[in-house]
Amino acid sequence: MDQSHRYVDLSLNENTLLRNGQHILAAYRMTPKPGHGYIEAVAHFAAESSTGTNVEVVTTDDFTRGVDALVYHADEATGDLRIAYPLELFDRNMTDGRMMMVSFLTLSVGNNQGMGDIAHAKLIDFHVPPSALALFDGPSRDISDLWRALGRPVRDGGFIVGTIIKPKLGLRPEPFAQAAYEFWLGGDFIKNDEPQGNQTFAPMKRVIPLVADAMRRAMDETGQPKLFSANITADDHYEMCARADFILETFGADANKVAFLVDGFVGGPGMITTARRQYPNQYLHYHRAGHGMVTSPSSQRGYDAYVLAKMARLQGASGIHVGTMGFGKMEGTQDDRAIGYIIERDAYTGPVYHQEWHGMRPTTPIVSGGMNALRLPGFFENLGHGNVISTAGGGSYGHIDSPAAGARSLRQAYECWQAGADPLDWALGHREFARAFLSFPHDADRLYPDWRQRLAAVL
Ligand code: CAP
Ligand code: MG
Repeated sequence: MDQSHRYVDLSLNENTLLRNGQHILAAYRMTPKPGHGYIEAVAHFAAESSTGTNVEVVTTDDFTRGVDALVYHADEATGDLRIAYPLELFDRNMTDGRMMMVSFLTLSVGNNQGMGDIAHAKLIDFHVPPSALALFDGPSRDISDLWRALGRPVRDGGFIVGTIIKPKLGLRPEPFAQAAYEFWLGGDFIKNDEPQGNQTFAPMKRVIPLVADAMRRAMDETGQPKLFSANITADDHYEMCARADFILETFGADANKVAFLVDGFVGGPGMITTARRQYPNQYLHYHRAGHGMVTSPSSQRGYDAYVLAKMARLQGASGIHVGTMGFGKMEGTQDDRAIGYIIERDAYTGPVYHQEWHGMRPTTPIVSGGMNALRLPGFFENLGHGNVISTAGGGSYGHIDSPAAGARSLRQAYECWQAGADPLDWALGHREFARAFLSFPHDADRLYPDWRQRLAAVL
């Protein structure tokens, strides 16, 4: 059925829609299935994403038609499909009138992700007008709070050297805490790995006290503050809160050095909002494990990693993993800088829309996935700054000298980039950085082919 008379209005002007601020605009790459007319398909796409279905219903009235999502741009050759969603469509909290991410998702990438006449559609950007921005929580804590806890300047406080307790699973409480202690002797920040929680071989009630003690001993020994990002992910809201409450009570006076980690992609918006609203004093660390099922360039459905990061900031993530921009082990390219820029800046022009954040706190780019000291200089050069958290698991616990040496090698890599130095020259005067070449020889051979000759004197 052709519903284009109702759901398509190509006379609408995008700049006028942006200026009026009464819609969330969404840009997709969409391809209809063969045998379906293009304009009919885009109209049906908008119908199913807002007020309609596959047939007209007699209960529709003029008000209904007034809140239809409208296709305002459609290019069959490029698949560029843009839809204006009236703000009235979005669900609002009964408790405080604010907007909710689940409603944006269920409309923008809900039914339209499995329709019989659509081959695939992927959300690649969206624009939120000021009136809607004001209705999302946004972050309550950001990297400035971590720099403050670390005793650094709260602006441009610089690189936060982090790791993930590895192995990913399989450490019992004592070796787990020992691994944390050994890294903290050189590094700033430790996170649980995304699946680490309350496994029977490492119950939180035993692990967390040992980790808190390890952090205190490392702070005493180094004279430097340390940070821990504790995983509170759980299906049940009350379980999440029980974990969070236990962690805060256990860390006690050091609770300001504790972030909460939430596996936000697999957990969903509710889990992020539980952490954001129940524990607004804690830095909210959004781990995105699983995102690749929709964000991967190999996926033609769902939404891009850029969109995921933007949604995370709206929801109140203090930091979110942004990938390694082609320098680590996960999928990505150097252009993924945009994923960092859209969440850390107060304004940025993405693939389709320019977004002003109107003072919403920034979300920290968290860089993780196969990173080590050898890969970091190129990463920082590409991103253009070091005001990020990097969590290098293998890059710390794989250093041949110690986890602390691994941490120091990561910091030395940052200092090398800051100095604009040649990494091999830098390695001559920085032992842990030099020993990273021996620790990760495959990377060394690939990135610095003449490293063996150049570093022979120090290795
Ligand atoms: C990295 C990591 C991260 C993923 C996350 C892992 O460990 O802890 O969870 O990289 O990917 O489990 O693989 P390594 P992303 O440092 O040892 O590689 O940040 O892209 O979401
Ligand atoms: Mg992990």
